[in-house]
Amino acid sequence: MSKIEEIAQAVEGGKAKIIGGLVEEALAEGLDPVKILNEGMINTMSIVGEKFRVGEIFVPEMLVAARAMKKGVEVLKPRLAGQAGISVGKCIIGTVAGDLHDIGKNLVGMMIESAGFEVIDLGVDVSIDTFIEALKNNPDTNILALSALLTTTMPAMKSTLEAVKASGLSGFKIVVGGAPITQGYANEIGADGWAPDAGSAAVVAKKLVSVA
Ligand code: B1M
Repeated sequence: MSKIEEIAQAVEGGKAKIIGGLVEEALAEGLDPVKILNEGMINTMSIVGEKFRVGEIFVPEMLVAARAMKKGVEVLKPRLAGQAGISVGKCIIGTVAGDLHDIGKNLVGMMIESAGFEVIDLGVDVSIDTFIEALKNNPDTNILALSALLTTTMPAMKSTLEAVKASGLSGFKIVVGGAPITQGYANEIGADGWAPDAGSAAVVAKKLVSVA
């Protein structure tokens, strides 16, 4: 079995205790950190999601898989995040109200950080008031990044965006993303940018700041 397969198996089986060691071994073998992330972890979470969807596994199994992936990402993080250099701006990121999914949001935050932004991560289940408060406390914010993983929390993304716009606060662009979020939905709710994955979220954020 290849190291990537071992990592995938450890994620799926929720083996949080051994995943760090496996990732270290894979890196020591010279495997590309992005390949480890994509093939060993992200693909596996899709399999986990599919098994959940068809009723083969349940929330506890999804949760332990997510914990194992997080442990693995912690080891990968220094290898994925490049040299930040001079700050290109400030980004406030969070998963919208009602939504507890944070793995994708964390990866997005990490990639935006490695693109040179200072990142303030508000966590998950972030209320509209918390987003607005953070923007008020950080008037130099360039990017507000909103993540949602559930079709049922897409309306919370929309209402967050509407409330932020109605607050009169300005000087930043809003980027949205997450599995159910499409470019069409981003346009519909009036976001400035959308990205399908963490890498492109960083590219979009940088582009929006350079044209701001
Ligand atoms: Co949840 N869950 N979950 N879950 N979960 C999904 C999302 C689901 C698709 C599974 C399924 O049914 N197949 C489904 C949603 C269905 C839908 O809405 N259409 C689902 C459900 C139903 C639920 C619950 C309702 C289950 C229940 O309780 N009955 C519940 C809801 C809880 C809540 O949030 N209120 C729930 C709970 C959980 C756990 C807590 C157990 C756990 C989350 C743990 C955690 O995050 N700390 C969990 C998990 C792990 C998943 C799956 C299996 C994996 C998610 C993940 O981490 N993927 C997921 C199935 C799936 O995605 N295939 C599923 C890996 C991650 C790297 O990808 O998050 O998509 P992702 O992020 C990507 C992109 O989306 C994008 O970039 C990231 C990296 O490239 N992206 C952005 C994300 N944010 C972005 C922001 C951007 C730009 C890009 O700009 C700002």
